[in-house]
Amino acid sequence: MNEHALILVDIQNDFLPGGALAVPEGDQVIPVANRLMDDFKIIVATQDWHPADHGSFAANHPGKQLYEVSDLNGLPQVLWPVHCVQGTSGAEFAPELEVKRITRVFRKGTDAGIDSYSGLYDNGHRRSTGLAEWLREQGVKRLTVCGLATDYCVKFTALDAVAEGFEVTLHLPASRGVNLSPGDVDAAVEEMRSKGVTIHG
Ligand code: VGL
Ligand code: ZN
Repeated sequence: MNEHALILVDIQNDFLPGGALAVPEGDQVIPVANRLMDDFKIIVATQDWHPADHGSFAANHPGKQLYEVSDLNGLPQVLWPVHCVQGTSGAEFAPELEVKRITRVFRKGTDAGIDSYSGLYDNGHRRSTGLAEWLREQGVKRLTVCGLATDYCVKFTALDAVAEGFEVTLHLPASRGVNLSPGDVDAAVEEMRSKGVTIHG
């Protein structure tokens, strides 16, 4: 078997315009993702799923500024607005996303002490979410990755997947990035390309 799976990264309310950590044009990925699902039998969604005391939230570090790079248990950590808290509407998938078609959901960022941008591993590569193992059990060799945000969770998901031996394509029309600094998305795309990700423009 040589299955090709679709990975929908973090298409959640808090990453849409009006959300707690809004990605510019984040809502524009939804119709593209819905259409993309027609081409896949195996569709995985990742879901950023933080406890309220998560260490990536600036609000949990009195005196620190939003978006500053701090240290979280030995790893560099951007301090984000409170987002995707377990059980809140912000953590739910976008209502227009056709979630009934999703084969399996993998949640990440559940450990307060470490962030998890990638859908496969936490940022310290200490613990697997089980996604890579599950994909192999399904006979998956190729992945198309898309969603939010291109310069964070999409990038680290794609790079971890390449490192795990999957053949990975980034679907740009179904992805949008944060661009905390101008050029971050372009740099992320270049890094993915240089590390073996095929870029579908
Ligand atoms: C993400 C920042 C914090 C993402 C998640 O989905 O790209 N970015 N948590
Ligand atoms: Zn997060």
